[in-house]
Amino acid sequence: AVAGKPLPAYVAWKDPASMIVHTSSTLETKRSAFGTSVITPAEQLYIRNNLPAPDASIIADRDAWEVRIEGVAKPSTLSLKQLKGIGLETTAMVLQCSGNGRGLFPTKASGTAWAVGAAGCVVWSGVPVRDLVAALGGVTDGMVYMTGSGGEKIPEGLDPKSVMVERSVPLKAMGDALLAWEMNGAPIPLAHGGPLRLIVPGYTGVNNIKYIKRLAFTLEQTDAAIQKTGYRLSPPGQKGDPSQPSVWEMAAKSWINSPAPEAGVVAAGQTLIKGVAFGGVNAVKGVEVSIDGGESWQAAKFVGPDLGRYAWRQFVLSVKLAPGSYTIASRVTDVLGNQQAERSVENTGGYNNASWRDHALKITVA
Ligand code: MSS
Repeated sequence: AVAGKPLPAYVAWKDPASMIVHTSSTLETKRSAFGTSVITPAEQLYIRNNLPAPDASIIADRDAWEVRIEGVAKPSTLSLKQLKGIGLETTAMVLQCSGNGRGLFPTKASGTAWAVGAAGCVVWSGVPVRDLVAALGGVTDGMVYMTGSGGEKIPEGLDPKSVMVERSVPLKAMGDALLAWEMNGAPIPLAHGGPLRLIVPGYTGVNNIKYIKRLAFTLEQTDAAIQKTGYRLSPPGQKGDPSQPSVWEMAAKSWINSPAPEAGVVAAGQTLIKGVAFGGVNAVKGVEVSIDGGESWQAAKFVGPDLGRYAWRQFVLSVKLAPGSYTIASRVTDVLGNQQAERSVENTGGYNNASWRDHALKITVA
């Protein structure tokens, strides 16, 4: 990333000091900008757009936005205003790009070289998809996937299937999914998917469809390229194909935000090591920190409120550091006993990097 690239116009309201602007459709939160009070403010939240964001006119009258629901007993087109009368749930969730950590894999993968900042912890409010489905007579028998379609205009001259943002997730993901209109207590900004966004807690960013215009329960996964060949865990050097696992559920992951190498030399003495930890689809149970590159580990302490299984938790550990060089790392364990992996499986797209070793930081203490 080139330091100091200006914010693109559609997100001119972001905090420039907190963001690394990779391109106009990929903005990362700086490691040093993550605060310690759990929630990531909208001004600091990362951006990833596969297609240019729609025109701001779509949020001029939010309640008038319509979404088509298919694969239910009573297929219907509902306005946001109608959705607001069907049900309400609020969920705190880690929104994390599938490629977050791509730049930390030992082997370079193609795509934005995100470090840790293509993620944030965000609160969403909306109607539970299960309530909506119940109101429409239930899912049609035999459906296997929940498929959401983005509301972008397809650029002229392109085959829609090749560029449209349409993703299918397993039907079970419906259980905690929302059609959300609020983010962190305010109407969802256009750049983050307003007026209406599909939220699939525990699933990577791409599955959380912005400006959703169609939600369908389907027998098959969509044949849009972003699903068929994109976002697959392909062996390095191989292209994506439907036989390979799709990028869906997030793995348990944690990382250290402070002290960070970019902040310079750390003063010797008592130091607070701080970071974030989440379990992907499960709640976290504990997190450990190593200051010797993973030789030995000490339990860190969670700080701040527990906002539920899909949120991250902040952690802190006080250590005494003598002058020298250290490799500091963190490792989370979820309530089922799954531990953050030392290595993540390398893949062509550089997806799902949750490796504690790749996320370790080298710091100098003097
Ligand atoms: N949606 C839509 N509609 N469009 C687009 O482009 N992208 C994805 C998601 N969703 C899109 C959507 C991605 S890919 C991501 S990460 C996310 O989103 C992001 O978000 P924000 O809000 O942060 O921007 Mo990767 O896996």
